[in-house]
Amino acid sequence: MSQDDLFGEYAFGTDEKAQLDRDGHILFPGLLTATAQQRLTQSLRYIQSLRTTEEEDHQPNRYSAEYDEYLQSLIGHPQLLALARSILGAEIRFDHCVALNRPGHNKGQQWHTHGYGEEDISRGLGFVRIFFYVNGFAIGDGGLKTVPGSHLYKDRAIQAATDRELEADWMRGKKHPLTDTPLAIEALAAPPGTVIAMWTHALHGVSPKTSPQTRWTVVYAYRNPGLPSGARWISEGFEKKTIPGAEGLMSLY
Ligand SMILES: O=C(O)CCC(=O)C(=O)O
Ligand SMILES: [Fe+2]
Repeated sequence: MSQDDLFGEYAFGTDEKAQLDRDGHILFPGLLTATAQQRLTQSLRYIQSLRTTEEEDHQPNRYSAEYDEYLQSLIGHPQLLALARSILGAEIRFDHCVALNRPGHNKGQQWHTHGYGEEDISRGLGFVRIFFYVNGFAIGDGGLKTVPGSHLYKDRAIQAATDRELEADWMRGKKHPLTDTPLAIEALAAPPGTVIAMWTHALHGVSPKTSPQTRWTVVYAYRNPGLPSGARWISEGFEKKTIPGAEGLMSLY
């Protein structure tokens, strides 16, 4: 293993792809190498130090790779691109790199979905978010929650304030389109170094932080080119920058 490795060994074959397509997400526990975890923590601490407000759209948070060289270098990292391509196929673009650090008092995030152009299946477009949960999370402590199968509804506007509200409202009576079982909330647990890949329409929320430690997290998003993209936070100058490994991946189309 080289110092520059991002991931350890993992399998992403037809079974894992089928799991991602069935559930809407797939978790790779402890996939980030020890060195990558250290470097990511350092970079994310730096991004956090630039914060002057708790607003999600604070610039260093949304444009994280533009503020830190290591985060920038990962956009074109061969192991990250290989994972993105094994999900999306060869023709991809970088979409965004957003820090998702959550300090001890963080309120978490309500249930929501995102969308790109997958509703129109004739276009064959995909959009995947690859989360690095650098120091992981425990269930109910800044932990990611999902509803397996929800992505298959391709609804980019689902919202709910609480689990109960979600179950009583959008989820009510709905079944998993592939397995025909009732939709259910799944609270995930992630040991340090966990990577989670998630299709863009997967319904997800984050529980409030209960422990005082900051959760260090960053997400890298890639997509098939073809449509404008709402969350594409890339400044004009950054789009023109030559990032080794990311040549041709920075443009919209
Ligand atoms: O903080 C998280 O774990 C996920 C945040 C989120 O909803 C997102 O990045 O889309
Ligand atoms: Fe989200």
